[in-house]
Amino acid sequence: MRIVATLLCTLVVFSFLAAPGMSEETDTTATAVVTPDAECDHTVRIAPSGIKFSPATLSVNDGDTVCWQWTDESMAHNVVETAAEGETAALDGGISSGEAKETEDFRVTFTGDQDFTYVCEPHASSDMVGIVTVGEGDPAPASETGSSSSSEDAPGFAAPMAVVALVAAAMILARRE
Ligand SMILES: [Cu+2]
Repeated sequence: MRIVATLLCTLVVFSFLAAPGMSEETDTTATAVVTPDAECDHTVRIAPSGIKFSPATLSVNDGDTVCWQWTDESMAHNVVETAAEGETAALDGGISSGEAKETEDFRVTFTGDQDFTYVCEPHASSDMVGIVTVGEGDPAPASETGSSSSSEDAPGFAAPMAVVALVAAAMILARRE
């Protein structure tokens, strides 16, 4: 009986190790927050043409603040988040500097790897867009779905296997004694 008890303990430990909560995946949520008082790590201005962001492509570190700043421009501009690169429609619930202005100081702090794509709404048809890549950028969609489905499958398969192994071992040991 002592051996069976030991095996039962082993099974309990095994099921804890196989539990989905023990997955090593770190699921950090990427955020972009408007922070009017933050210090600027990077500044995006209006290009001399007056109708492009400069720089339009920017790579920053996790936790950096990007400031969109211009003063007395001939035309009014804004910064509005879009769903993805190449799109010029505003993202529902996305970040926005509000109405287009000739003078602007808009600051956003980024936490977590992500691609922040944005457009200047009055000049969307002129392709006045930009992208801020934070850290490694957006994770690849393929690895996202692949890892989540495999981590769900593993525990459901491992637990019955452990029970079968336990029963088999107990039967062999019972015959010997
Ligand atoms: Cu503009």
